[in-house]
Amino acid sequence: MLWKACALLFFVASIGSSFGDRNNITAAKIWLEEYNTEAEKVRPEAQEASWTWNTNITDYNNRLKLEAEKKKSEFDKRSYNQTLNWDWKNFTEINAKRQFYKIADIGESVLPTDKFQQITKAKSNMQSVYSKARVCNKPGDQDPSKCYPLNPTLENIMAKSTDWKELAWAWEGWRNETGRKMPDDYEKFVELANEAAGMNGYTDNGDYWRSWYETENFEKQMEELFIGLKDLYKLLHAYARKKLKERFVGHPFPDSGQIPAHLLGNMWAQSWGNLFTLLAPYPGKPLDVTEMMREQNYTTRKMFDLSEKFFTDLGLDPMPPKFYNDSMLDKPEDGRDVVCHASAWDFYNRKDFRIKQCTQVTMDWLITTHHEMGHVQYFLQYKDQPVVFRRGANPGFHEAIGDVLALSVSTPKHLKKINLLRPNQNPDDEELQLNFLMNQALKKIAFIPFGYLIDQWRWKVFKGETKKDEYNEDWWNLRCKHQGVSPPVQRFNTDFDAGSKFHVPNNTPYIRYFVSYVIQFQFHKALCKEAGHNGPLHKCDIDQSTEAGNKLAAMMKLGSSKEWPDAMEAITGQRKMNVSDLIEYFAPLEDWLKKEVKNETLGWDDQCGRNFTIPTPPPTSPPTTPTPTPQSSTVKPTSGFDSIHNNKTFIGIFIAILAIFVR
Ligand code: X8Z
Ligand code: ZN
Repeated sequence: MLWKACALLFFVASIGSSFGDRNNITAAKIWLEEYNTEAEKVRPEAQEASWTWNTNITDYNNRLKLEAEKKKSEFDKRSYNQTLNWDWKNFTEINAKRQFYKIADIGESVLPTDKFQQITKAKSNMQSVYSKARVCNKPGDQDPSKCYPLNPTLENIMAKSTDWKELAWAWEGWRNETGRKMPDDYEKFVELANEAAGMNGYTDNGDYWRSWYETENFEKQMEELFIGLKDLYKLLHAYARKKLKERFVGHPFPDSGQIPAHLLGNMWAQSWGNLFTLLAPYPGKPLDVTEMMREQNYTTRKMFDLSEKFFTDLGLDPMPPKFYNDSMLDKPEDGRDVVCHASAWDFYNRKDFRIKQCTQVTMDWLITTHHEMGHVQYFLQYKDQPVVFRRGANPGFHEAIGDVLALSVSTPKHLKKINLLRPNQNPDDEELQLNFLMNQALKKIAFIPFGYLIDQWRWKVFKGETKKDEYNEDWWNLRCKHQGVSPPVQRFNTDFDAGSKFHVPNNTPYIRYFVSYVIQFQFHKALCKEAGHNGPLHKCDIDQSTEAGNKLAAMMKLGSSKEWPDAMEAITGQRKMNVSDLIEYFAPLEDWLKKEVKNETLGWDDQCGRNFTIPTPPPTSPPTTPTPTPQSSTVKPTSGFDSIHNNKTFIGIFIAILAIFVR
């Protein structure tokens, strides 16, 4: 009897004590600190290995990177298991609860080791294909061994060439050398990423990515923002199409209204700033900042110094001591392969922050420099938060910081101040102002549908609605539907054009940029108010306003410790994303565009995919770009047009009809 009573007592006591432990907030906080200390050792190691590979792509460095990623995933998994010791979901202490929630969210680390290694390998393969790609056989080149990288050659061709054939060569070649080599790895990646998401309680990997926004109906909200901007985009699209038809007279433009995607000054038609000279409302009043920079012997370092000064003049932090030594600010000249796509790096040890980019001396790169420094500034501001809160309030916030500053830097008023406007140009001249707004629109408004559609495509892939053999067709459906662009040459289902855009092989979600392009105008307006700006929004320059700087810093310091509406409220007083500040900014240009396109048909035929209207090729200079050879008997065209294919189809139909009659 006695032993039974003892056993019962022991049982009750042990339940009681374990219950007590699981809710002991003091002990939980001690564990959180231990986690943080450990994370500040594991994460820098993984970052260092990744950095080494990114700045020197070799098999050896790849192996080191995989090893370090494995180690980090083991740490994540171990930590997750330890979170199970706590009843953290019922903690009333909000901050600790949120840290647990973030620590428990381990993404792909949840996979068993063999699968974790498979997914990391699939990603590495795609990234290395992308970053090593070169395109050969340029029209006019005699030497077939001469091949060209994206940065700087192909980017410059897309930016400057007005030769249809050369543009189509670069456009098609880049896709042949990148995306087309990736569908198998991408399919594997999707399968395993979905498996991990499922294990973590999400419906698929897209659901997991969207969870970072902690927003009900996130997809619906994005759609509403997009719809709110579509009319403005259509005006710009119609105007660009009109002018491009004048530039490429005699070349085929689809009757259905899309613009051939290789004509917009950029490899992905995502930003049209390079068409500025063609599209400027007042061509006699150029904004030739790049030329001014070159005349003044700008260097990469000078661009970084200029950018840093704008931050420190707002009262924000300077770059830390090791930053300039450790960063990679130019493309190395020793021929090694590097990941050129610009990025900013937090090593999570509170002292090591870097930028990696292959800078060129241009206005665009000056803006990108501000963009990347914006990321570093965010890292610096939240560096004393626990590691798991060292993130943006949402991923779009991180993308917006540098861009907000660049909105001020790009104004004619500011350019004058830093001697990048010609001495005879008056920054208050309304015609110059309209030119400036056009330049901004070509970067910001043109980007909106592109920023929106990449993850529309990926979310469908993750949901299983788009299968491997539909990857390309669905991609072009979205490109056509939202952006109103069409492929300049025949596309096949063995092509994988989404893979030609860095963020797809690199597995970086993209809706963050769409979010950023909306909220940066909300932030700009709020900071302008803080800086005491009066007058139209597009004329505001917050330079040297420590009031504006303080607001921005206060928001950044939060990291992701609070949900994003709290962070947004800290700057703007609002808790919602909305497009009205962007629309206000561009209002004068919108009026001008409406007059300019009054005789144009706005928009395009939404029936995309294979239903592009095939125009009659011009009699003199047909678009003789090489047609891709179908790779297997199951290959079918996805979309696009080209004269050769068109003629073949026509002849085929003719022979078939003839055969019926003969029979
Ligand atoms: O990838 C970037 C940055 C690095 S976060 C250079 N951006 C997007 C892109 O290049 O596609 C900035 C704008 C959109
Ligand atoms: Zn960025």
